[in-house]
Order: sequence, then C-alpha cells, then structure tokens
Amino acid sequence: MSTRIGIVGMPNAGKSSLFNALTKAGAEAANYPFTTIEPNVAVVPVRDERLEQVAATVGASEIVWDTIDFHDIAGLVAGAHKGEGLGNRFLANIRETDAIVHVVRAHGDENVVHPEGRVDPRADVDTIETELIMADLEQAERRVERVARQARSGDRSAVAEEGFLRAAIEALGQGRPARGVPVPEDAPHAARDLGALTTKPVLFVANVDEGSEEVPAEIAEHAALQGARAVAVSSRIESELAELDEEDAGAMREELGVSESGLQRVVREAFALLDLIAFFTAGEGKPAQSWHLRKGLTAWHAAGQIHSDIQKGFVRAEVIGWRELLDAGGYAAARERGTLRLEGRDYVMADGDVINVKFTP
Ligand SMILES: Nc1nc2c(ncn2[C@@H]2O[C@H](COP(=O)(O)OP(=O)(O)OP(=O)(O)O)[C@@H](O)[C@H]2O)c(=O)[nH]1
Ligand SMILES: [Mg+2]
Repeated sequence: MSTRIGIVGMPNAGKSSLFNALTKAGAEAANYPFTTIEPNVAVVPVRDERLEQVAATVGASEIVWDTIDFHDIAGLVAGAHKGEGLGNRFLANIRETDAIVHVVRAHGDENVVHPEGRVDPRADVDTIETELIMADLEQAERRVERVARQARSGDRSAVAEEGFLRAAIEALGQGRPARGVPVPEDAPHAARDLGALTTKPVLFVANVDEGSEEVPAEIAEHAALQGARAVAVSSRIESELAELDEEDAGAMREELGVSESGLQRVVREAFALLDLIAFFTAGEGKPAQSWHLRKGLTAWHAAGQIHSDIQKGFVRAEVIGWRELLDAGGYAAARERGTLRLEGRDYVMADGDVINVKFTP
C-alpha cells in the first residue's frame, strides 16, 4: 500500500500551491482562505535510480514506481477543533495518513492575505499544533468510554488500551502531543486505532520568499526540539516550475538561484520521516517495481507488500543486493557466483534488496 501523507497549515499558508507542484494536478490555488473545500489526493511516484539500473540489468519490460499519496486539506484556524472555519471535518481526512507535512508561511508577500493579518511563522506553528492536540484530545475522550466498557469485562488488550488513552488524555490536556505516550505491548494498535494526529511524524515545510532556501531559525529550532525535520521551499515558484518542461524549469531555477528541485527535497524528506527501506522486484520481460517497508521487517512482510496471496503461500525467497545483481549482470550469473541467496521468512530485508518470492498458490 502506498505511503500516505497529510498536508496541514493555516489558511493561505501555501498548502495547495505545494500540492499542485507535487502533482501538477491543478487543485485550485487562489488568494483567499478556504480555497480547498474537498480533500485532494496527489499520487507522487518515488523515483529511485537503483531500480532503473536493476531494470536494465535484468531486461525488465517497464518500471513501476512506488508512490506517496499527498492529501491536501483546507487551512486550519484557531478553534478549528470546535468547528471554527470549516472545522474538524478536514482533520478526519488525514487521521489515516502515515505522516504530516506542516506548511508554514514564512514569505513576506503583502499581496497574500494572512488570516490573522501578520506574518509570524512560530505563532502559526503553535496555532496548528494546538488544533491538532485539541482534536486528538476530543477524539481520545470520545473513544475512552467505549474502551473502558470493554476493559471492565477483563479483556487484556482493552485494559491496556484504556491505560494508553488515559495517559494520552493527560498529555494532550497539558498541551503535549500524544507522541510521547508509550504504546502498550498488549495493545500495539492503540495509537493507530485512535487515529491520533499528534503521534505521526512531522515534516515542517517553511514556505519562504522566492530565491531563499533557508528554514527560518525559529522553525528549525522548533523542529529540532521535536526531533522533526524541516525544509524550505517557495511553494509558488515550485508550482510554477512544475508547469514547465525540464529544460525551461532548469533555466528558471538558475535565474532564481534555486538549487535542484525543492520538490524533490520535500518528497525525500517526507520519505525519510518514515524510516523506510526500498526493495525491488524485477524479472526479464516483466515490470520492475519498487516497494517500501518499515526498517527491520522481514522477507515475509515484503511478500505481504507485493500480494497477500504471495505472503500466505510463502515458501522461501531469492534475495540479492541491487549492486551485486548489477555486478553479476543478471540472475543466472549471480546464482553461479553465489550472490543470489535463498532466505527464509524471517530474513530481515536490507535497503536495496531485490527479491523473488517462491510461494505455493
Ligand atoms: N509570494 C508567494 N506567494 C505564495 C507562495 N505560496 C503560495 N502563495 C500564494 O498564496 C495564496 C494562497 O496559496 P494556497 O496554496 O492556495 O494556500 P493554502 O494553504 O492551500 O490555503 P487554503 O486552502 O485556503 O487553506 C495564493 O495566492 C498563492 O499564489 C509563495 O511561496 N510565495
Ligand atoms: Mg488550499
């Protein structure tokens, strides 16, 4: 399943511009708050040069990239959790995502209206974080009653989940994200079932003035304190560049003094949040495909990414590092060299592994 990321921020922060740049999908970017009324989903391929080389080596028919889905939602204002602006509705749309991109306005263009009439990135971050915390608090309070009823019957996982929810309610009530609350072993799905926003990893995207590439110090510090990452882009420029062909875009970047692609940076950093490794499947005359898996998971989990039937019938897997496959020049030669290994279901996948799962249908 592809990775899902939700974009949050104040109205007019530049979320849809970034989203447009990501997709060229043309979600409406206009200069008035609450332009985005329905959630938009952008599917962005994650390019990986290694797969291109693997595909060429084995003679694959085509390349299929793994994707990230970006979800663009309307801006949040102070009080959104109580239904201010367009309220909580939008937050519900990103409860199922894997991570959050938090767009913060840091450009000084006076033509762009700020909902509070001033440009103060640090204050905006606080506003949004408060809304996320309050929304989670409400969600946790709603859920805890139901779980508490189940817990009274003595169900072990319900008891553990109730403990988690009570601890989360306490943290959130004190204005802290639920991220710091340990998930109990007996209820490993507690955080996911809560759909908590404040347990998700966050990437801050500072939407800066054209030509600048620096994350404002107050955002960088704030991100560092949370162990979060931060990047600077100009959403508007990126969305304009996305309309151009590669050559024109390159020329324009040079003129503006903007390095490579700000967008690539956002995708890469968003990806880095999730602690994923890439693995590949590829065969002669068949599509070469990239996949992603949480670090530390096994060949059996990898099989599950490819297809549930392949996981169910897992027998063993042929595995080789992408570089070794290139060095050998193909599977047959790699088998002769002994670099193509047979692994069992508990083999821990490494970044860049090429895998072929043998399974009984
Ligand atoms: N100067 C400048 N203007 C920008 C930049 N990014 C966005 N804008 C402008 O700001 C306005 C709002 O941008 P959007 O991307 O629609 O903002 P949003 O966060 O999606 O807003 P809502 O959907 O209303 O919450 C538009 O007029 C954009 O052209 C930027 O980097 N620089
Ligand atoms: Mg928008």
